[in-house]
Amino acid sequence: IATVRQLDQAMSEDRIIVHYQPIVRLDSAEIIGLEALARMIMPDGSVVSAGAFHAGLDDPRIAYQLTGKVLEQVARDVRYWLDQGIPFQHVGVNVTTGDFARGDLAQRIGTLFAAEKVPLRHIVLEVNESVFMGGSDQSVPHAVEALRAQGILVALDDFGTGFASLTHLLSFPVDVIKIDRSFVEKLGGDQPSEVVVRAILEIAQRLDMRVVAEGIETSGQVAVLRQFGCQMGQGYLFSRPVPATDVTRLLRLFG
Ligand code: G
Ligand code: G
Ligand code: MN
Ligand code: NA
Repeated sequence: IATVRQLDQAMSEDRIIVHYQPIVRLDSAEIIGLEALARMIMPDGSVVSAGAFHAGLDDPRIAYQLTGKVLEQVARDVRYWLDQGIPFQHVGVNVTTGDFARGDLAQRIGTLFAAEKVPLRHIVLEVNESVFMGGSDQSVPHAVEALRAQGILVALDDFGTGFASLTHLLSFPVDVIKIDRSFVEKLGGDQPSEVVVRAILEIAQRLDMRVVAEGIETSGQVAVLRQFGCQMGQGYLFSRPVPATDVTRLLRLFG
């Protein structure tokens, strides 16, 4: 587990990079989007996943700074793909509580994307379900509402694990719901998970939200998801998160 100090140092020494995991259409495996995932390069050259420094993101200052690094890099990569004429729609960027603290998230995204002349329609902010709910504090849902009003798409990440209730989604709609991988991994025999996945798809359809199933590892899971009417997914079956240069090749082949 990396320390906050290591993360801080990596940020000041520009040792943060972004890997991307493709999001595909489940009927054709065509790549329709990407999720950006931060990686830290250690002084010895090894690459550390966000899972190892996730705790550091509880510090609002660190989270804020990391998001700046990720957004900058994402804007540059998207600009490159657009310039190359590479088919490409959306890239998801994960944000957390600390990103909402200063109330300038929309402005930051606007500035960074404008610098690379990347239209805002190419970004999807991924907000974890529990961050989105924020307990009795409704500041995040209100901020999300404001972001959407400016044309930024929002996905509710890890859906089904927190307490985002149907009534809450009615008051604060999002564009995309991402079904948490804990449900996807149990598909194919596990009744409770199937009930949850079907319910999420039903809710999304009625509320006119799109659904992405996360953590797909087997073709059996794809078959069940398609049978339930789920159209999009991501997971190791299709691709692990990979560096931008590999994404360029994948998008040329399967975009
Ligand atoms: O792929 P990975 O093991 O790195 O992701 C682990 C966790 O870290 C996931 O919950 C993911 O959402 C989160 N994460 C990855 N990249 C970022 C990032 O750039 N910002 C934030 N806030 N979280 C991230
Ligand atoms: O919290 P979030 O949903 O953003 O987390 C994304 C995390 O899921 C990253 O750590 C990513 O590497 C991981 N991930 C992506 N696809 C798969 C998969 O098929 N199986 C598993 N076990 N993890 C996955
Ligand atoms: Mn995510
Ligand atoms: Na996710």
